[in-house]
Amino acid sequence: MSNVVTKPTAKAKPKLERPKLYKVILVNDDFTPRDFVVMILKSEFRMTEEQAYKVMLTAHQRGVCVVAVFTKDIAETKATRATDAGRAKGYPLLFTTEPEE
Ligand code: NFA
Repeated sequence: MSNVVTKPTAKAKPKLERPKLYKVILVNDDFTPRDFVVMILKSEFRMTEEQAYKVMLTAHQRGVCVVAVFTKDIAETKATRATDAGRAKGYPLLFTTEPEE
């Protein structure tokens, strides 16, 4: 049996890279009303009143709070939309993004 066909044992296994994730961060300021921050968190990030209030309060007390984690495009789009919603009302409300470790 010199002509036995053997199966290759090692298969090329293409790696599916998972996309790097980005944090959306809420930054505290002294001017944006608490209720407005809560409203934006609910509308742009689909949070409940309770979740939104906790995130707002954490940013208020500590300076910043991570709102959520998304792929780069979505994180940047949401941060921009939420920041623009504040600017439209004359508030300095700021959402930034940063890559996860
Ligand atoms: N610090 C703001 C206030 O006291 C509330 C706020 C919280 C603003 C979180 C921005 C981010 N009205």
